Amino acid sequence: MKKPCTLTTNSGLRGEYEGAADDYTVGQDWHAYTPEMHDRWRRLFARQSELVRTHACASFGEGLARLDCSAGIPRFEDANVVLEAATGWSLVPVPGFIPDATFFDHLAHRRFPVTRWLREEHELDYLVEPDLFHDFFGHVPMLLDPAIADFLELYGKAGARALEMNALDMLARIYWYTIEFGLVREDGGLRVFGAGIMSSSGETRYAIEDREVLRLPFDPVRVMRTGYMIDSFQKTYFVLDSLPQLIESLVSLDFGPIYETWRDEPPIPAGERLAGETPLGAPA
Ligand code: HBI
Ligand code: FE
Repeated sequence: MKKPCTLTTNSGLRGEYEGAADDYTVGQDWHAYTPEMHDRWRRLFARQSELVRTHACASFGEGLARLDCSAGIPRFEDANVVLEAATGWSLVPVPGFIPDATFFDHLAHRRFPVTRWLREEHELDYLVEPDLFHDFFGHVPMLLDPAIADFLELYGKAGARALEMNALDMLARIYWYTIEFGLVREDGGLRVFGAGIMSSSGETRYAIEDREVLRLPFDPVRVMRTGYMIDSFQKTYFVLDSLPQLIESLVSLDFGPIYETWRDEPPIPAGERLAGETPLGAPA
């Protein structure tokens, strides 16, 4: 079986696909983390958890508190005890990005792939690939929310059809604009639930506080048609009225005809507003 290429590394763990199982899982190898890595985790944790109370949705804060991961790099097996009792999810360690079909299959079975290596010291603010801090701190708290837990399983199950229909880009935009960069209205204000935002100190403030950036009400078809930024802050954010709205708006949607209608059209550029769309303002 062909595996993605090994990335250059000095962390010892990063990007090692050799020895991964056919489903790309590896051992976490928790004892291989150095004191420096645990210290880096603590600093990342301290900085981001400071923003949780003021910027994250309630569910994120509650989930994070139940995970008890402030003292150092967490053991996935400990988190799994909490997750399995709450929503039946479990974490599986992976070496990094894994193929789409494999990723979907894990989600369809309520297994969340978590990258086992931690970013280097010079990458504290920014990296393009998922690492342990992004995957664990950003994603795992929301796996404890029943609405997000159910949505992610649905997303995993939708993957095969999107791949068959050549519409992966469209489905992936749903994940991007919700699970990674989603906002939700809470108590009359805007709150973050997306992992890509919550694991970035700059974007957490920007997504909530910036006065100019385009924020649109969540609409599944609009989201599937919208391109996104991979190496800068987003130019469009989509806002849910509530977390359950995510699965409610998708569970009865027939993706096939939507893919057929839009998959060969150029995406709406990030940051572009269509005629008749009313953006949501930043909180006063
Ligand atoms: N692999 N480890 C990892 N993490 C991801 O977020 C991920 C992936 N493989 C594929 C993928 N995401 C996306 O392309 C799908 O959501 C479409
Ligand atoms: Fe992610």
